[in-house]
Amino acid sequence: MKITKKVFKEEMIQRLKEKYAMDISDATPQELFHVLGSVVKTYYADDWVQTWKDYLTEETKQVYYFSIEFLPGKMLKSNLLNLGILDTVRDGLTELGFSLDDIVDQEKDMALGNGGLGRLASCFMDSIASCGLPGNGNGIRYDYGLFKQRFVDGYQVELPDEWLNNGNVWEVRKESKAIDVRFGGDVYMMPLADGRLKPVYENSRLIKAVPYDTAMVGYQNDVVNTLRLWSVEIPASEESKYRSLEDRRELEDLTAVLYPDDSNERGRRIRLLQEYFFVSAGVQSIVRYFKKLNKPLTTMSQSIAIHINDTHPALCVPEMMRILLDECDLSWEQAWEITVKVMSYTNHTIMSEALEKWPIELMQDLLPRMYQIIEEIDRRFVNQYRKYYEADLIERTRIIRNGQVHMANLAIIGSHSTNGVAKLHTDLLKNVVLHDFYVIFPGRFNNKTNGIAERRWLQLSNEPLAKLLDKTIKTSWRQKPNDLHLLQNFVEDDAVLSAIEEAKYKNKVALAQYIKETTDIVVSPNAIFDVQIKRLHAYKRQLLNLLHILKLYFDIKAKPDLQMEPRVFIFGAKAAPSYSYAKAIIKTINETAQLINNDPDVKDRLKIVFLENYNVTLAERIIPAADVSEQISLASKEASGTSNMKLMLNGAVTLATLDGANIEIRDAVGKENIVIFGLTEEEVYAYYHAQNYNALGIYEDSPTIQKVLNAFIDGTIPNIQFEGQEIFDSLIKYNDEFFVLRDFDSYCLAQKRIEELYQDKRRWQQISLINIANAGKFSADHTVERYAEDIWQIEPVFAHKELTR
Ligand code: GLG
Repeated sequence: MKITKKVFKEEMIQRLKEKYAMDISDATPQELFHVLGSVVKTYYADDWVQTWKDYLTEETKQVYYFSIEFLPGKMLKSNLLNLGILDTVRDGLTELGFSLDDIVDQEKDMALGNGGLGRLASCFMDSIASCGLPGNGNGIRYDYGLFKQRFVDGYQVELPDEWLNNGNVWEVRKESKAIDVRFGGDVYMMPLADGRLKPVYENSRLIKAVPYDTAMVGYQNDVVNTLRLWSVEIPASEESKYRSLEDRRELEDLTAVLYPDDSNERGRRIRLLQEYFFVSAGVQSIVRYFKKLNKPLTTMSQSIAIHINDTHPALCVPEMMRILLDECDLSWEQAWEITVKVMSYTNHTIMSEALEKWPIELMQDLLPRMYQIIEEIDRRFVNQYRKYYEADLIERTRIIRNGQVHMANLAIIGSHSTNGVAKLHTDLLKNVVLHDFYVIFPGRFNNKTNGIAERRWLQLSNEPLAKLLDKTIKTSWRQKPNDLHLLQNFVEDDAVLSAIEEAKYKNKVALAQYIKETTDIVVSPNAIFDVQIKRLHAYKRQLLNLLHILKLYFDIKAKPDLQMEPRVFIFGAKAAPSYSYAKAIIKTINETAQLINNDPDVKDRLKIVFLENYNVTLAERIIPAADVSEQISLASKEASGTSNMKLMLNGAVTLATLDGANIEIRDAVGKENIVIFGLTEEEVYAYYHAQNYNALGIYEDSPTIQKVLNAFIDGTIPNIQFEGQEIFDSLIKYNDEFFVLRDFDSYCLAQKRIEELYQDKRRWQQISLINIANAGKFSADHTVERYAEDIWQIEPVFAHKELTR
């Protein structure tokens, strides 16, 4: 798209006048943001309409990515970059007397997700469009996103995220595409004259699902896909049923808030309704679209792929069956064949408490027709496979058992593909967690290692490095992330090596300034910036990081003139509001920060900075400034991780266990260019089998560990009487579920190694360069291309255009 600076400036002036009846010189940043947003929208409007028309007229096969979370962050800059007008707009605004960055600050971070899973969905949206793949997102438009985190006396406090307060420029409400969704009441099957059965509903309720569409602009390729988020309303026909305000509110609350639990879902009514709401609206609208194509339903999988992102949208399976059976009059066999061919599923965790299950009564009560269909799927599954497998295996894999509906089982049985998100994770699924299913359906299992959108995580967030790359290896890496490899040729080039260091330094100065402004803590950009940013979870072991910091602190106290490389330990993490252990760790880190940051003996050798409200925007500030990337989960527990990829892309050195995608990062950079420590997955499982882990024994044998752990309960760390005891007990009384103590020594040695490497400046620069050069492999562009080929069987539109040209 060719937009000149002159045209852009005129449009800004004109639209501002129209919208706010004022001269541009009088506009506030907020007003400028809204006008700029609407101008940018006009730049992609034609392509958005055209992309959609092309899909329809060319009958392109499309994928619909169903996810209960999307975490796009801010969209202004990303849209400008992808439209190829970032510099034009920036310069135009400067000439008008404004700074783009001030305007960007006005945008609310769209945070309709908790963490990795939601952010992955958004990286995929960006990559799908940028690779020219025909794909759309389908989710929920929550009125409130993930809570805002504040610290009060070191405790996490949650505030509502009112992201829609000033409206949302990017969305388009499509009232005419609304869909009715039915729930509750009773259902029975009435025989028709021709012998078929029709469901009859009594006392059920209808709610209206209204879609809000947001453009997913591809990277300089004229492709604009759609993220469709559904919001609940009461249909006019049902108004009379809602007598009281409370009645209404209960319904309107359906899409009010995102559940803030990262991986431990607790079965709640509203959550199940949310799941059905966006699934039913989405699947109904897909079938409505497919019918426009006038093709036999039995060919649906040639036009449509539906992806089930984690189990939350697993009701896609019975909902598609319902539509095909009840509304399209297909036989069970026909409907089932179509459904399985259309659906595919990704598993994101092996933590058993996160495997979703719903009580039968709840499902029957809220979604009676869904339950009937699930029962029939379950009955047929048992019937079909009990001939071939032992009864126990069938019992373990069936969908309904022990009074509960097992959503992962439903997703696996009802789809043609199940994938894990890193090699190790997929192996664990095949061999351990989902082994029974692997026995029955070996061909359905495959791996798709996660990836990240390098446009946001390097081009936008790290301009100093991006510019340096352009200068050093030219600009092809911006289109083809694998071309970052070209940087490898400069591994002995002193000028390039120091330029990388300078770019990092610049980013560290900027972060240090942000830290000063937000926390009043002064940190030196010459210190090692050691970063752990992710949700707060016991298995991610922020606690291990803290124990090591305390060890360093006691080393300094014991030897006041101890020589060490100054370090700033930076944390960013939200804890689920109901996860009291995670909150205890936040409190303890904050109190330890008070202790260490204010102890004159420490003399700036150690600083702890826990930044509030970790979100996409904050990640964009921290990641470019990181020297060390902490990826220290207990081996086997982190399915993949994606901050590990973002940090390596920005030249941080990874300090990691052999968990999730860390293993593939090690393979990509070579073992000399990463620091690995800790138990392996096999060793962890060996402890499980032998049941001989003994945390108390480790404590008793190690004076260092004793000193560090006693600090939690003897008043050394102030103000944590309750939390300190809880953490101490988790390790000693409850035998340290995540082997923190077992990995402690090995972690301390690894940290020593980090320090030695850092002191060898050139070596450090080289490692940093090698990490950047090998990060292209983890581009989400490659990941979605593999999904497209192996699972969805969709093709880039360019390929199609080339052929038809
Ligand atoms: C999960 C996992 C992460 C994974 C992410 C995306 O815990 O390891 O990287 O999904 O696949 N619940 C999550 O965030």
